[in-house]
Order: sequence, then C-alpha cells, then structure tokens
Amino acid sequence: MSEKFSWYPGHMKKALEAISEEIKSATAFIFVLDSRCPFSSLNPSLEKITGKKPVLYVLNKSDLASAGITQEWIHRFEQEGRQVITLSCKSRSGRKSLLAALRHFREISRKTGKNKILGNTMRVIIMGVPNSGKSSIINILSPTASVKTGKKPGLTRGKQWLKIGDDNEILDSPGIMPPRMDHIDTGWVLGATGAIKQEILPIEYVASKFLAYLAKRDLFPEAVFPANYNRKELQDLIEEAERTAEKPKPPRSGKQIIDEIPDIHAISGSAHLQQAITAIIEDFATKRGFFIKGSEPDGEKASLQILKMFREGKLGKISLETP
Ligand SMILES: Nc1nc2c(ncn2[C@@H]2O[C@H](COP(=O)(O)OP(=O)(O)OP(=O)(O)O)[C@@H](O)[C@H]2O)c(=O)[nH]1
Ligand SMILES: [Mg+2]
Repeated sequence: MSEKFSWYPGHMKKALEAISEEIKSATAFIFVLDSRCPFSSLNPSLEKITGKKPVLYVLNKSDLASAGITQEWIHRFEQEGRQVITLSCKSRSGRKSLLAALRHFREISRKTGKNKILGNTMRVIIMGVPNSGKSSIINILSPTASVKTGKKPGLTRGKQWLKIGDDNEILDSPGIMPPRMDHIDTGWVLGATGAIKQEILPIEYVASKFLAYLAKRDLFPEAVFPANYNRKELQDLIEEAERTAEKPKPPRSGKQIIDEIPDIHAISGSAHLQQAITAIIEDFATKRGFFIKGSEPDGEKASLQILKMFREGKLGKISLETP
C-alpha cells in the first residue's frame, strides 16, 4: 500500500528537494486549496520553505463548494493576514483576480527590492495536494500552455516551467503538499474529494463518513436519500454516536491516516449508525442495479458512484469543512 501512496511525508520531502533550486529562483508562490476542504488541503508548515516570499492562497473548485462557507474561509484567511482569492477553473470566474495577483507579486518585488526577478521573467511556483487543479490553473492562465489535467490524482509527473504571457513562468509539478497530521478527518475528506487515489482507500468507509457528514449538516440529496427517508432517526443516531464514542486520537503521520484507519464500525462510533449508513449505500446499489454474484448489493461500486457524483457536483454545492 505504501509505495502507491504519493503523499507520505518521505515522498513529499524528496519532491520538495527536487525543486529546491526552483524554490530559490521563485519570486512568489501560489498555494492551491480545494474550496471544499481548505483545512485538509493546506499544510501551514509549507511556509517554512516559502520563507518570507509572498504566497497567494487560491480557493479553487469554488463552483463545487457552498458559496457561503467559502466566504467564511476567505474571511478567516484574511483575518490571518493572508492574500486569498476564489477561483473556478470550470467557469473561469476569478481568473482576473489571479492575473491581478501576479501583477501584484511583480509590484512587491520591484518596490521592496526583495525576491528579485531574474531578467524580466518572474517565476512563480504553484503547489497543492494532488488533483486540486494546479495544471488546470496554468491552462486557464495560458492558452498555449496546454498541460495535461485529469480526474485522477498524481497526473502531473516531473516539473516544468510554463510561460504565462510574455513575462511570467509558472512551475507545474506533481501534487506537492504534505497532508496535515493533526486531524482525524483528513483521510476521508481528501479521499472524498479525490486527492488520494481511490484504489488505496477503504472506499465504503470514505462514503460512509461522507454520508454521515451530509446528514449531520442536514443535507439529504435526492440522488442518494429516498424521498421518504427517516432523516431524524439517522441524525439521532449520529448525535448519539458522537456523544458516546471515544474521541479518536489525531493521526501521528500521513502513512497512519491511511494504513491504520480503524474499521468501519469503530469509526462511525456505533454499530447502529453503521447499519443505517450501510442500508443507504445498499439501497442505492439496488436502485442502480449494482450487484455482486447476481443478488448481493455491491456496496463498493455504490460508494464509488456516490463519491463520483459528489466530485462532479451532482449532489449539490457541498463544502466538507467550515472554518
Ligand atoms: N468543477 C471543477 N473542476 C476542476 C476545477 N479545477 C480543476 N478541476 C478538475 O479537477 C481535476 C484535476 O485537475 P488538475 O488540474 O489535473 O489537478 P492537479 O492539481 O494538476 O493534479 P495532479 O497533477 O494530479 O497533482 C480535473 O478533472 C479538472 O478538470 C474547478 O475549478 N472546478
Ligand atoms: Mg497536474
């Protein structure tokens, strides 16, 4: 399992070493965060490598997140003194702010005389967890760049400087952003958004956590929850599980997030809650005709489909984390 997993800290460290020369020559950085989970898609310790160089936070995929919650995140980051914008590579909304931010980087460098631009070409490094939209951002900035993008994480291999307009270059690189270690939900959240390869995840666990989260926030998309579904009963089970279950300890490492995910029953806190969630998944499988050996509902296929719909925005605009 471990070799396949590309955001273990060891791997990340190597990836960062591989671009250490580029880091020195950069004037500024762009951190791409997924608007649906800015907390889990940001590792603040990365600022150690950016030093005092300016950093722009880009809340990408804003078309998939709750607009109200994204505003709360903006407010929070601004309060912390960060420079932050929202972006959707799909609708291209936010593109102008991004170009303005690039001009601003140039202006700061000129005014302060720090992080000098070599020649006339300003170099900016783009960083973010796999699948956050780094390559897509380069494509909307430059019609000629045309870098490969795709639904699966880990698409970009190797590093390349790409020209943006006449006087900027941006470094596209594989998903360089170590996971934060201090939060138990990071594993399922990044699994649900597609930042972690789904082949290495217990997919029913991810879907179960996702469904419990939706119910807790009073979100019951019709594509998954039948119209007559007993919402209150499920919410009561969640509340009870949260009250009675032992609080899980934060993971000690990125490897542990994946390798030691407690079994499904333990994670949901109660067998009753897990039964209720499994019933939703199996009901969905039955309705879609997903069966194993002809008659048994295929929970794994159903879970994958539910997460696919979420990733494509077919369950609505859903944020997985609030500030
Ligand atoms: N809906 C939506 N989809 C987006 C947005 N930005 C990127 N995507 C999609 O997200 C997927 C990943 O985009 P990429 O640009 O390949 O992401 P990346 O960060 O370069 O990924 P790696 O190279 O694997 O680290 C692709 O299917 C994109 O079409 C956005 O703003 N909205
Ligand atoms: Mg890429």
